[in-house]
Amino acid sequence: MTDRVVLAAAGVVPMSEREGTLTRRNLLKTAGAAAGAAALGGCLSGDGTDSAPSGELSTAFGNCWMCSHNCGQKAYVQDGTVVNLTGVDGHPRGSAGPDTEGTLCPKGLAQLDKTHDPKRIKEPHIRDEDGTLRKVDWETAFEETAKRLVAFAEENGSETFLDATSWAETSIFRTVWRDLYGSPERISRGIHVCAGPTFVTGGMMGVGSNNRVPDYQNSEYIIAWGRNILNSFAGQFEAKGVLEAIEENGATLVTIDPQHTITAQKSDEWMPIEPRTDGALALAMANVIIEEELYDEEFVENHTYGFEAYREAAAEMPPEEAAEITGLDADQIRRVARGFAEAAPQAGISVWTGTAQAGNGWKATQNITALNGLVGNIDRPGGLRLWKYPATASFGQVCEEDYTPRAEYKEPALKKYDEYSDYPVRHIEGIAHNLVPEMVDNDHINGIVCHHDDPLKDGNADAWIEAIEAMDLVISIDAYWNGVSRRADIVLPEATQLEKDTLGTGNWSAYPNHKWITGSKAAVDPQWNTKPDFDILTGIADAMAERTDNDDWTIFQQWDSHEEYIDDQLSTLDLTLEELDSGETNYELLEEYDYEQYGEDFTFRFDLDQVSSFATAAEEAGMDTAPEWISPGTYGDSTSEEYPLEFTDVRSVFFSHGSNQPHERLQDQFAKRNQLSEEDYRGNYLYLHPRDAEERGIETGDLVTIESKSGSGDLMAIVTERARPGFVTSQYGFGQTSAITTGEDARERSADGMNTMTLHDTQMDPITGQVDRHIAVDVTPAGGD
Ligand SMILES: Nc1nc2c(c(=O)[nH]1)N[C@H]1C(S)=C(S)[C@@H](COP(=O)(O)OP(=O)(O)OC[C@H]3O[C@@H](n4cnc5c(=O)[nH]c(N)nc54)[C@H](O)[C@@H]3O)O[C@H]1N2
Ligand SMILES: Nc1nc2c(c(=O)[nH]1)N[C@H]1C(S)=C(S)[C@@H](COP(=O)(O)OP(=O)(O)OC[C@H]3O[C@@H](n4cnc5c(=O)[nH]c(N)nc54)[C@H](O)[C@@H]3O)O[C@H]1N2
Ligand code: SF4
Ligand SMILES: [Mo]
Repeated sequence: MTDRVVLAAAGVVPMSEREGTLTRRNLLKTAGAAAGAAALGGCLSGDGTDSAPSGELSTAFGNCWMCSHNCGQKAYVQDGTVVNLTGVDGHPRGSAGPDTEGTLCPKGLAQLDKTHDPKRIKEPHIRDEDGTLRKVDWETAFEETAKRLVAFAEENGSETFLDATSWAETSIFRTVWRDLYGSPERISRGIHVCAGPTFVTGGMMGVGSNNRVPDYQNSEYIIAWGRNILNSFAGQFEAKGVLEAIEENGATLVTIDPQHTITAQKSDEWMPIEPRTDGALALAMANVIIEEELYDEEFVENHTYGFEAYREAAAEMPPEEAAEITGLDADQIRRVARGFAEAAPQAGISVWTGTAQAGNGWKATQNITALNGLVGNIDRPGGLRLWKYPATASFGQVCEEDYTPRAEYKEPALKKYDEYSDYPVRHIEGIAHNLVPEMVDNDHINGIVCHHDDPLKDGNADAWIEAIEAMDLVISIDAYWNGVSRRADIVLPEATQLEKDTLGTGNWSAYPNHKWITGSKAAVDPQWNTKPDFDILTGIADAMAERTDNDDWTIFQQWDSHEEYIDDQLSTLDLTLEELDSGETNYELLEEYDYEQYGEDFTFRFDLDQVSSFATAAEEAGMDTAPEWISPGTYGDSTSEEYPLEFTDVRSVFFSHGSNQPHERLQDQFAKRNQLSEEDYRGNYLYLHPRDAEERGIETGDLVTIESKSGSGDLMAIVTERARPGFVTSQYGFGQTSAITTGEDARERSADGMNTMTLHDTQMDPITGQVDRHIAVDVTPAGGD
């Protein structure tokens, strides 16, 4: 096996191999080099001309929003053009803590490309009755939006309008679509398409979604469970925290992942688990820890509920049985269980998407999260930290105008209508991504606003495309011509992150004992004829006020600018955006908080029988309320003779979901990293093991067809031993519906690569409705039989 294949398969950050050690210095050097590369990237000014900027160089702050984690940015601006981007030293999300260098990951650096990308949507557009999409000015765009929203409410009812607002999840958006327009239907990125089981089980078990990121820096034993931290947060706070723990505490790093990822390569233990069998491994670890009395009896006794049921489930899963199920070695299971329990409470597990995006992801996450309660690492240094946010003022607190929330008593359709009685998710969530097409068929959803959101890449893609086409009103507030904006009735081009004021309130960071806040004013003006989201939303509200004569729509007029609204939010902290944005850095460390602040009454729940919504959903789904082993395929796909391979999609270090694929510099870097830049192909790659490739006569660089029972597509193959036999992966966010555009007219699309979710239909976690992305497939040479 060659290095190139190894690196390609892992989508690796170009760090030096840790023959044992990867140093933070290397990681920072890598990020620095990437910054230089970004500076060489496209420097087009907002009017589309490409003259080199020559004026005075100034700096401005930003908060990276490429993956919504707010890493601090310093933008170097010349003639209104961002010419370079770096991190902010000491930033809670972009550094390793006080006095350390701030950096940006490769996709964060790409915010520079995005700001001046000529492929962006440059003008508002409205679709005429004859079907043509025509450019309009903002006044017309707002008036038309209001007109069509009013007509839609009259014809269909505003409750059939779906709010698909993604990253930009500020209270203003919810106020507009839920409170003022009156729609109870909303897809939340976090729960429905990112990692529902992680967010929701954590909440029900008593730790919130803090099971995602432990207190790395103080840890002695870290488990990256279905997480590729050194890739998904390359060079940023999580990666730095892990590396610091290794360097300074001699921490052990364990990665549990079917693929030999960059994180696995840097780990002391790699557990190459059979996909979707994590629930069995977690129970077997509990089996060892309980049997060998390595658990925290005092914590279990005083702060947990449901231990007996947990003990019984664990007793049924000895390591030997788990070894059969997971394909792992029983000795390794014992070793890791002991290592974790012995290091506890300075032992932390991180779970997020890898185990959650599966039909049995709920139980996997419940069983994994339970291990924290067992060893009593809750809110102890190095363990599962109960991270806290600073208390900024909510919309309700700062809004001085009265209004009547219109969706307050409206039940979402999933809960209201019998058609959905087969879906247990209705007891927990009002909606599920995969079910939207069915709801459109049933006339329960007739319109949508997609804001910084591309539902066509998230799951059940073919049905979603049809659903978007069938809807009476599609509003796209987006920066790119993606599958939704190309099909929309109203296209409102949003200014991207460096062109607008931002406020970030964070929890987990490089400061385990501080609440913190970060903010920045726009580094450059909105490019072309675009507007920041705040101005778009308030523009729609003003137009609605005029058209409907309903004063509720005037409530935003109390703020003259987004900055004023941000200042009101900051009033509880006695801060202003100006104060955050001026000075050496753009963050403030706020109140310090200690460990173990949960109080005597704190209860960690192993068994969730007391959570009535879950108990009802679980019963309907045929699931227990306590930890248990649920095998793959119980909910979701099983491989078969026809579809003998298991597929799931993964991230590339260069791309944030479906957001920045249009950037040619990144497309080239991505192809280069995969050693295939000579090919005339800039799509996603399919990684498969030599055994599976040989059986099918496939070699690296071949175009192949991947097919499931629901759909198929073509993409380029990479044969690698880093892939697990029988398990094939590819990056998502590419293909026909993506924002990749070519040609003169940015609305054209590239043919390279595929939308991996055309392979998918409705499989999901029955409890949260999280898309289950493990799909039974076969792969054949493209154009073959
Ligand atoms: N470059 C890049 N970085 C990102 C993002 C991005 O789009 N691009 N998105 C950001 C967002 S929103 C999120 S939520 C985070 C997510 O960050 P992570 O949770 O770290 O996500 P991934 O890097 O996708 O790692 C998931 C891993 O799970 C593995 N996996 C798949 N199936 C299974 C299984 O059944 N069991 C186990 N144990 N492992 C499995 C995959 O092989 C993969 O390596 O990343 C953030 N960072
Ligand atoms: N197949 C598959 N799908 C997934 C995942 C997966 O693993 N596999 N992971 C899921 C996860 S973890 C998450 S969190 C979600 C996130 O998914 P989304 O919330 O949909 O985020 P993106 O795909 O990054 O962005 C969607 C669209 O935003 C547009 N856009 C880019 N920049 C801007 C901007 O500045 N302003 C506006 N208004 N629009 C902009 C682009 O056109 C892009 O198509 O994706 C999920 N989808
Ligand atoms: S991790 Fe990377 S993409 Fe995400 S906010 Fe930080 S710099 Fe931006
Ligand atoms: Mo996510």
